[in-house]
Amino acid sequence: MTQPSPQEIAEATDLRQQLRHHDYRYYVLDDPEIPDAAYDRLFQRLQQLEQRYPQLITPDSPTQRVGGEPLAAFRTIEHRLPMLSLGNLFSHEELIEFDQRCRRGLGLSQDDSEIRYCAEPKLDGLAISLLYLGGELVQGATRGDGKSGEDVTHNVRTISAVPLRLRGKRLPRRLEVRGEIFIDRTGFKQLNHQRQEQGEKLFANPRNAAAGSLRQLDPAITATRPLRFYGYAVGEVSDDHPLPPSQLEMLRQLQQWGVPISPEITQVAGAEGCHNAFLHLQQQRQQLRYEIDGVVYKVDNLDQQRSLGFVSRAPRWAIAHKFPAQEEMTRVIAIDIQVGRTGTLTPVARLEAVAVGGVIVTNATLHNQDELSRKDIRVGDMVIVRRAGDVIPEVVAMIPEMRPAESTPFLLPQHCPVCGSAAVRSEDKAAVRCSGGLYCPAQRKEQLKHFASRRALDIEGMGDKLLEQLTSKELVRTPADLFTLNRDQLLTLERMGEKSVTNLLAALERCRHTTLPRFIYALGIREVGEATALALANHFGDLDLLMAASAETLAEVEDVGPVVAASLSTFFRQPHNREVIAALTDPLRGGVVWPTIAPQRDLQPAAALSPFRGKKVVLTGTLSRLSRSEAKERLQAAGAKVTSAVSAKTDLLIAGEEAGSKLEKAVALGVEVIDEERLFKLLEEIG
Ligand code: 5U1
Repeated sequence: MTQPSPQEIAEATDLRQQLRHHDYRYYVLDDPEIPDAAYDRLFQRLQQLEQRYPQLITPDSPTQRVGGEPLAAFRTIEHRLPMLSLGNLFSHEELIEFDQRCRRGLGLSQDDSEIRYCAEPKLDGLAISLLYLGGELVQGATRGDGKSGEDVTHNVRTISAVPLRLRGKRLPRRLEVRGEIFIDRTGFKQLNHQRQEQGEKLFANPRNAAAGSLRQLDPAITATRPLRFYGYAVGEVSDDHPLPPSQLEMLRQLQQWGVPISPEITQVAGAEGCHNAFLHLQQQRQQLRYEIDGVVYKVDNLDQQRSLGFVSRAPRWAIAHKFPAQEEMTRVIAIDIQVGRTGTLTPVARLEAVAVGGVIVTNATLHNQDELSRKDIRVGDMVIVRRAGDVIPEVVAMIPEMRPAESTPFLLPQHCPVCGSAAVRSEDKAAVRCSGGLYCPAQRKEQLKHFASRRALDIEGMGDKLLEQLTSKELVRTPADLFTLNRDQLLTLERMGEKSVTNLLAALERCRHTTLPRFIYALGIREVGEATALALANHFGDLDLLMAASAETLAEVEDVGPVVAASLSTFFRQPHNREVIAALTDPLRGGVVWPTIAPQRDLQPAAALSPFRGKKVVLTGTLSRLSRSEAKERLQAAGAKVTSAVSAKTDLLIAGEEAGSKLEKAVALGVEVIDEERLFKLLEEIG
């Protein structure tokens, strides 16, 4: 065996230390120092050295996360201290009772001060015990029944966030770290995306994905899964290194040893403090990078924890305050088809009413035929329904064991259920569409809703209920008909008194004065959102020119690809659509007008040379000379693309007073930053 030189031995040791340091920065401090590519280079160099000189390999080397053959079965491991589970509570009253129980248990009187608690997010993953001997990871075990679990050492070693060796010199001889293995939101999305591409079954939620990934007999599979780890407790610990006296300080100690802990942990006082932490985390929940299902309150003082002890398998000093469930079980009563503005047929499950996360759910989207077939949802099935934040509830999965005997797969109809036109599926899309266009009353109604909506013509008071009445009574068929409505007609409608009619007529009058981008957007052309409408208006400056443009000419517009160009040219070729536009713009009928725009093709030389042309610009902070929307409009007129988030693709940040995180991010990314004064000057120069 060739022997490494002293320099190579030193280099391998140094590389291992560097990699451990960067793991710590990334997983524990959440503050990486170097880009991923630089980390990969260090890793590859160490791998190279270890391949050339296998005698340099140490068991705790960062390269040794995957190793060994797949197992035939998991070994059972007895937990020397039982792994407790947590009791739950669901209301403020129960929280007060918990606090009272702790106070009684500690012999505290009314006059004694509040108990200090540690409030921790309750991660939706699976509990794990990690055993470190002399600072080296020697064992990982699942919770199992609390007394014994499965030996998943080979698998936990593959999780980069789990330190193979603890940091620091003064380490306990024996330390059992307990915590949660989980998959964060991004990891979950990527994992399911990958599985979809490979035709594999999708995971219903991050918890199942984490559990399924950890319980693999082949660690090489676990290694490909984006598992993370946060520590939240200490199990057995040798007495050679006394731990700090509080839960929070103990967690900080773990963190110093290189164990990641959740950044959202706080120390609070009494039941009220716990309640506030609960409300805060509940509100933050959707923004957290991982899913949580509640908050864990723990008496912070470890002596007090010991004195309270536990009953059966749950500690008296800790409890989980669960958020109202976001997933519930219910039955599918029917599957209906909804027809959208552009004719897309969406299957919607009508459900037996069920409270999900505090809201009664009776409908949930099934997305499209592919999703529906993949999940094989049928009428009569018991299903799991999920609500997340403001997102439309969705059917996650059916429960096979509860399927009624005589059910049949659901197939989308071949004809539109509203107008009977053929339903067609374009080759490259999952969506099936009604081919009836504006002949279809459902599409017409949705189209009208879009036309009147805030970002389109913004007709105040023209809500869904009113449009339902107007279309069902056939008072309105096209957007142009809205402008011919008179007082008498409107007074015949439900909930339309004199005052509302006057207001609505005034709103119709106001919105006749619009802008060309709004008008184009309001037409509801498939694939044409606000940004495209703006690009088209700026490019052509004139509706007639836009309508006359060929698909090739349209594709010359920035941000307009062949699909959008084809959709535009199909739309403008339809005689029906041309008639509606003519009626809308006819001074004697619709009377819709907008200020003229100088087309960008004919820009003044100064404007053509605008420093903002084609630049991705973000506005942040408070501007004093211009309103945010004025600044946005002037920037757009000068050819900029104004976006809301700063990323590596941003060209310029305009920072007003009290600019905060966006400014910091821009500086970190090296994005050019200018202040309002400079912006104003540049806009003035363009004229
Ligand atoms: N954050 C957190 N989750 N969790 C789960 N802390 C926590 N503590 C637990 C469990 C089962 O048990 C303690 C009794 C250690």
